[in-house]
Amino acid sequence: MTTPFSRLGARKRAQGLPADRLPPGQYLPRGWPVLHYGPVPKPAPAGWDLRVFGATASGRPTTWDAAGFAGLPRTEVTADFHCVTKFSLLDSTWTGVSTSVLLELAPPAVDVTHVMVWAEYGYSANMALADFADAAALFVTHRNSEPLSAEHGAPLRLVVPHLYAWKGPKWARGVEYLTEDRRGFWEERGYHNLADPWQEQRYSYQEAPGDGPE
Ligand SMILES: Nc1nc2c(c(=O)[nH]1)N[C@H]1C(S)=C(S)[C@@H](COP(=O)(O)O)O[C@H]1N2
Ligand SMILES: [Mo]
Repeated sequence: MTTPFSRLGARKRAQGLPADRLPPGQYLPRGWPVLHYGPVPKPAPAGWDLRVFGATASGRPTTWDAAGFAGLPRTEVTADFHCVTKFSLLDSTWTGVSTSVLLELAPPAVDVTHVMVWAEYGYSANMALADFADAAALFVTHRNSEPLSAEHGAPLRLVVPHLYAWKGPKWARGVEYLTEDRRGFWEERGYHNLADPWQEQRYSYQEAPGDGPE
């Protein structure tokens, strides 16, 4: 077998990178692949909002409609993006609202340990509160100054650069504060609960005791 053409290109694109620039097993694709389960929601669904709920400090949910969310302070983060199917993007400029802004405006109760981030059609991803609160994690509206396309998650997606990209729901609609960990969509379907690309935490069979709930 010869190496597929696309992989030769990928190797060429990775040439000149320091050996530790890509997590183990990752390659550089041409462009930005689109990857998700299920259909793409219609752009700007009527009545869009983002809702923070579950174990909030106030005991009440907080909801932003599109206009309210557009008024939140915005940040820019330059970071990499690693998909468990092994493609990586390097040095994207992501613009949007930092998770720390939501945590400040809709604080979790003191006993919150994890969050579940929810998207259209019931997609979800769980992570430790500390991972969600990471300084580079943000709800993104633009990549490299371009608005997200519908396929890439418009109007809003989460990006958590230090975890595999399935932890970043496209078409995000909610954040649920949890007082104990619970598996999200892919985490229930054989993917690793923690998803650190540098440790190649791809599949749930690799989990050590304590890495996730049953
Ligand atoms: N709502 C939703 N978000 C999702 C997914 C999905 O299936 N549904 N797939 C995840 C996975 S596995 C990856 S790699 C990235 C891909 O993002 P992209 O299509 O913008 O490259 O989206 C993540 N977010
Ligand atoms: Mo992925």
